[in-house]
Amino acid sequence: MYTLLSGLYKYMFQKDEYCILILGLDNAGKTTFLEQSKTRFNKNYKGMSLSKITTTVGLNIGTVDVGKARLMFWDLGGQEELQSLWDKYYAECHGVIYVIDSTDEERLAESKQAFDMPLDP
Ligand SMILES: Nc1nc2c(ncn2[C@@H]2O[C@H](COP(=O)(O)OP(=O)(O)OP(=O)(O)O)[C@@H](O)[C@H]2O)c(=O)[nH]1
Ligand SMILES: [Mg+2]
Repeated sequence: MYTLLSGLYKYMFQKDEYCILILGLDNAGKTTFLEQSKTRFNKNYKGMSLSKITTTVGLNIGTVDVGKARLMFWDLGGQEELQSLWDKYYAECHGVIYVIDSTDEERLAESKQAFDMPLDP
């Protein structure tokens, strides 16, 4: 009976959790995208001033609830020395968002190279 009730409770109230990686070069706008998404989808989230966002060293985690799904965003630092950590998170994630600064044409080739790297380490 307990199993039946806990299964019913989980079915009705527990959200499916998905882990989404946010990757891209440093300064591409990953953390800004995450902050904007949290502000847009989390009703009570006040959001931080976008001008206060500084470069991410390591990992920045954000949660967004969309319908019955809970999305756990892992925003990784994009600096060159941190890119080698990206593939460590690949196996654990359900999806990847790759952010490109479309106005930074000089770094487009570098961005493609960084995108290819975790797929072909
Ligand atoms: N104009 C404009 N500026 C943006 C946009 N997205 C990000 N920025 C600016 O670009 C800079 C870098 O943004 P971040 O979100 O810190 O970039 P990041 O990809 O998280 O960088 P790392 O943490 O170093 O990997 C900040 O000064 C942002 O305000 C955008 O859509 N438009
Ligand atoms: Mg960042």
